[in-house]
Amino acid sequence: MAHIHKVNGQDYVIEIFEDHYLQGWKLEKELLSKKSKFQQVDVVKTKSLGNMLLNDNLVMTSDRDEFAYHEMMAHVPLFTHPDPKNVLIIGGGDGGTAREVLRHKSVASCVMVEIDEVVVEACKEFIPTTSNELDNSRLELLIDDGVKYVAETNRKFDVVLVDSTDPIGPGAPLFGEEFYKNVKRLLNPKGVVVSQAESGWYLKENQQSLLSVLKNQFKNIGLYNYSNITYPGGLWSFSWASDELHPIHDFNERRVAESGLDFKYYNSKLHTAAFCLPQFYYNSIGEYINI
Ligand code: AG3
Repeated sequence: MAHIHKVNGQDYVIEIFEDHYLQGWKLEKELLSKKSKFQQVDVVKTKSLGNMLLNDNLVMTSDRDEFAYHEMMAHVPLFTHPDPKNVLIIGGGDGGTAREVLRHKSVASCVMVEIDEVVVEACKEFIPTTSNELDNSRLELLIDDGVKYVAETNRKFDVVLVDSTDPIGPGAPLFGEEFYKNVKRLLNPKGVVVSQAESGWYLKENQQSLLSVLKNQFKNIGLYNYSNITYPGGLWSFSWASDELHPIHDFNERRVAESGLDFKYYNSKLHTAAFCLPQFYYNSIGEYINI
């Protein structure tokens, strides 16, 4: 069951984050509530944000603002890499990241490894906004453990996207050293890994530990921000890690215009601007990043 809280006789679906912060949205209808092998999975219809997916009562995505996360996760690396052909997504069961990746014509194959089939099925049924490309023939969807996949596969990738939950439950190992050693092994020399990197307001320790893990494996390390309305604090981040490519110096904004793609959040100005961080970020993570 999702956490539902009554205020003034009205039902709100709520997220309680790290035991100190509560946010909520007016509930119209509970659409699905299922306990999977890995987590509690809920889909609800809200008054202001459309359908919303929650894993273990934490908001993962909503119809209204999913584009911000998915465009920024996919297009920053895919427009920096000169010719991204093979992409790996770890997690991302709602399908939003895959949808954006597949808009790039250069991408011949996208492998997505999601541990929880219940999430995929829930989104296919109730969140078509994000899941509508999950049957694309260039997508290979594996229901499997991403940690195990990166340890065992011999395939090579140009871009790896780690579209995870918070570092609790099934998402926890996706923030660790072992995982990134393997990601490094399966990246081509011009490869990039971009990961969901939490909130600089609320979770700076998580950012510090993720970036220090990345710094042990890769040469170019950065963090970029974007804003959405569903995650605690509103300002959220992605990490960048690569050996050869630099997300600003190797970014050719002509490629964005020539792609003919239109966006709701991403654009070529924001691509570089997103790496400029508020000073409190530099104070907290400055020692780990060099972009
Ligand atoms: N991944 C979840 C990001 C973290 C959200 N945290 C929270 N609500 N406490 C999103 C998956 C989108 N494809």
